[in-house]
Amino acid sequence: MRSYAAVDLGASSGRVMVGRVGPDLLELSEAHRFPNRPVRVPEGLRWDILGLYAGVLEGLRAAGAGRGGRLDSVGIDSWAVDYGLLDADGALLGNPVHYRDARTEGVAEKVWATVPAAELYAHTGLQYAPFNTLYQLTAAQGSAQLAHAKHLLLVPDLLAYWLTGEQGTELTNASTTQLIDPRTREWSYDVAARLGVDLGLFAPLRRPGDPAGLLRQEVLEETGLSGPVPVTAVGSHDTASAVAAVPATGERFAYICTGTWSLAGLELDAPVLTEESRAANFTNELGLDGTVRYLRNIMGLWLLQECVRAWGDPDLGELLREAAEAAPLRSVVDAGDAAFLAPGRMPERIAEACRAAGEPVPRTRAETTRCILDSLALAHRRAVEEAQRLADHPVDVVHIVGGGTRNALLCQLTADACGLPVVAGPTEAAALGNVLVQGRAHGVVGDLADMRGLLARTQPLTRYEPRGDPAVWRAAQARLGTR
Ligand code: LFR
Repeated sequence: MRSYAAVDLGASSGRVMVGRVGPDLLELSEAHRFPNRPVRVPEGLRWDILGLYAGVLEGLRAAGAGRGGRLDSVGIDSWAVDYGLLDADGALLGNPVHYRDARTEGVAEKVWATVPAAELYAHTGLQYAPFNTLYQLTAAQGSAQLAHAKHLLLVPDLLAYWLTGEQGTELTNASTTQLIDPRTREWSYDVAARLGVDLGLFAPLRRPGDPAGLLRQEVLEETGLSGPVPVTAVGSHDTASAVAAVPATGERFAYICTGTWSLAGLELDAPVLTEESRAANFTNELGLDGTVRYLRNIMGLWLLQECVRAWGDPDLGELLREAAEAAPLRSVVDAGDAAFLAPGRMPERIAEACRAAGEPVPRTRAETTRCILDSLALAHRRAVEEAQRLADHPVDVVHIVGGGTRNALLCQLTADACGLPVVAGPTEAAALGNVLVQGRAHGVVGDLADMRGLLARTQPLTRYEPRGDPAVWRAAQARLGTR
């Protein structure tokens, strides 16, 4: 039995979990949880990366306490696309920019003037999202920071660098930059050259399971850990770790990784790079062992989180109980709409979206909440259906993992909308995927199928059978003018 620390950073909180892994054992406990509060400064929305690093150190200390400062390894995953720039001495240049910052507005069009959108998709397989690293780097062109930068590290790689002194670029997260070719799983040199992106900024690629250095002496002292403690590359994109922890027992499954986002799609052996797939805005991100995460980004529980914040943090349980009683499918909005990306004024923006779509405007908080959950279930349905069609990969079950598994109403509505059983759990999928990849690198678990078997045997899962008439959902979808 081994103990692994999983650092898992989400958009609103970070946590350090300790996973104990053995041939028939998989247990996770939380060592430390800390808030992740983006900060708005005059130049825009920034991540408080030093605060996050302090939380990681604190978490590693807590993880080692009680086990004599001993950890078999550490793995780090976080949200995707964002990065820090370092100067020639390896010092961080400025605070990493938040992917919800407005600097990328209108940038994609400039990129497409050089590399047309269709060609970009054929080379990188990435959905259009304004925050893809490529667009962020294009927005940064001409800035003093980029001019001085010698290295670029994606967020988990930056934290790993501070912990170990070693630089690398983990592949699953690199695949969200729009600078990787999903067919070769290498850099897309041609795209980078045509768009003036200096790939020399990136450290060499490493893959989940690769060694990523040892905790530095100062880090050992600060955390009370006894060395040597290796850092192991995991699926450092949180969604890659979460998909690795989908407890599927066959191949005919779809997944929805829920949390701030809903990432809904399939695991495939090869990317789907057709024009139809591009038009449907499906992405081909890279997963473990040569797999492709073929999925669509849906705004997710962000919509509800932002409403709850605007309402001054009322009791969520009560709100969800009231939403469960509210009239179903009274109003729906397109939960995939990038118009919901920026923070602020969410209840008003949802009301505006209802008005624009000719839907009744929610009158109460419960109705707004119901509108969000119905709209998410509808967007889940659409993504699951379209992914099956575009990839020619039928499924019999939908797995929901991540924070949304706690929301029984959302799980049930998703089962109803998809007309398929939903298996919900595990909640801490990203941390479990992180831990399992470390366990695998150290020979404690086998391949992806073994990992999933272990999850299915050890983790509590809840099954939701579809109810009601699926035609109701088709009709609601039609109201939005989409199939
Ligand atoms: C989820 C996630 C998504 C990515 C978004 C922005 O946490 O990593 O997969 O599209 O955040 O990075």
